[in-house]
Amino acid sequence: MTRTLITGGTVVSPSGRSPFDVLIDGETIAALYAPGQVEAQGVTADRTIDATGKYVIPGGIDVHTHMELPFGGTNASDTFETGTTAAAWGGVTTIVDFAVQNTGGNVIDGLGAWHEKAAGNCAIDYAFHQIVGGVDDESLKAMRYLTEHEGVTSFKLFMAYPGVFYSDDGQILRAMQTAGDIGATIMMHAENGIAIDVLVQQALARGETDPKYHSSTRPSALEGEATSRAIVLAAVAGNIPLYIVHLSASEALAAVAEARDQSRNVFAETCPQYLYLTVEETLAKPDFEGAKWVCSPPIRSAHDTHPHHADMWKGLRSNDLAIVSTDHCPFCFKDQKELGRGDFSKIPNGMGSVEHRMELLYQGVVAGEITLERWVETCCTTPARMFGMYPKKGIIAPGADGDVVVWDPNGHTSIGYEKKHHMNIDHSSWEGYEIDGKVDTVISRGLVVMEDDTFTGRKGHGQFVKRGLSQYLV
Ligand code: DUC
Ligand code: ZN
Ligand code: ZN
Repeated sequence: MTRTLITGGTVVSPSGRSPFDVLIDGETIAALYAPGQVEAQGVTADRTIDATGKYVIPGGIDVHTHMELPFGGTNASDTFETGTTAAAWGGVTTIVDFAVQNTGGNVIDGLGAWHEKAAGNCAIDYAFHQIVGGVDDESLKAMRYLTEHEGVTSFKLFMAYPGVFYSDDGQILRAMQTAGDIGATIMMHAENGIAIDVLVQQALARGETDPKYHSSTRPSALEGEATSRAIVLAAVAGNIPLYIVHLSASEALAAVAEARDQSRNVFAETCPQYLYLTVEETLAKPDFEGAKWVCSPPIRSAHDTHPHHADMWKGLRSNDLAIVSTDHCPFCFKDQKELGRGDFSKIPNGMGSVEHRMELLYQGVVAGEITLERWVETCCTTPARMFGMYPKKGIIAPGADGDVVVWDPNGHTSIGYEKKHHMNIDHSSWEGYEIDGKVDTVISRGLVVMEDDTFTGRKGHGQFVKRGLSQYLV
């Protein structure tokens, strides 16, 4: 068993920062030592990592990824191997991916298929949520089974994508009632897909086929409406835990904030694309290039009546947005995004960010949008608590898994396809982003998986994490 000592760094948690040396014994954090105590106590280790002048933070947890997702007539281009390796490069030591039950399929078979894709292939630890694409007696029974026996305790439903993953309000209510019985969390893709489909057909009929129309046909009001409706349904089901995924719109955030002001078990995440990117800089690019940024909910316009970006940062500060995830769902431009040339509705939805979430959010610290502690809370600690993995994950404390990132605030990261880019996509959605900080060293359950700008981990090191219920309920 390797003993690794991280010396001289500043350990950061949601509640503050302090100088500590951190000892990892085998796969587990064994002790934290105040300055001088390592020497005083004669603590020894097999290897020492000098973190002087650097931050020592819990490994990042991205609770929203879609490796190998079949979607839009193709498959998300990162496998569990390539996606978790890229995640490690970005200071992420755990992902929570979405197993899929397609409409008409079987939930338990869907979960089994996801285990087959991931087992033996991951460079870092992984867990699963379950997409329920067809709410019926059988899938409701399966929700109970997964929660009680499989460590899968959160279920994603869709108010969007009619004919694919969509659930109607009655189905949603039934799934929420089941979640209430078993203590599970309902994760909601909250966009009014029925109304969106009408707008999409009308736009195409007008000859509006370019990628930018993906955004105008999914207006923020329809995200706000669906979010409000989901919140009402969750109340009717008995204040069940409701988690709004990839929230992008001011109207949706206002609905979440109102529910939270009433002490409801309503939570939400946002993603870097909704904090930084605008239609004008992305989807509106000429020659179909905008297709690279087609994801749902869509990137919002800088000229919208609502200041979405500013509101998202505010939501992160106020905790109405508890988590930053990525919705990592990469598709190459060539042969994948190109499926939608001449019809934006056929562009596979999704973009790749799993490698850059920690970096992009750290830039929010540099810019004064969030504190260093809040960075750790939204990217590492709350993800673990929200999804039943704490204190094994999400904290640097004795007994926790040895998932640690050494972050260099004096380093620099240039993001771009020819620069830092390890995801299996033929372009970077974050081309040209410059970050005032750098992932220095990444440790996953005691194994150094990235150091000196080199991946030192291995496929198969990552283990499945059986999760408990949310530890974040009021
Ligand atoms: N949104 C995306 O952009 N891709 C996959 C699924 C989703 O909800
Ligand atoms: Zn979604
Ligand atoms: Zn998603």
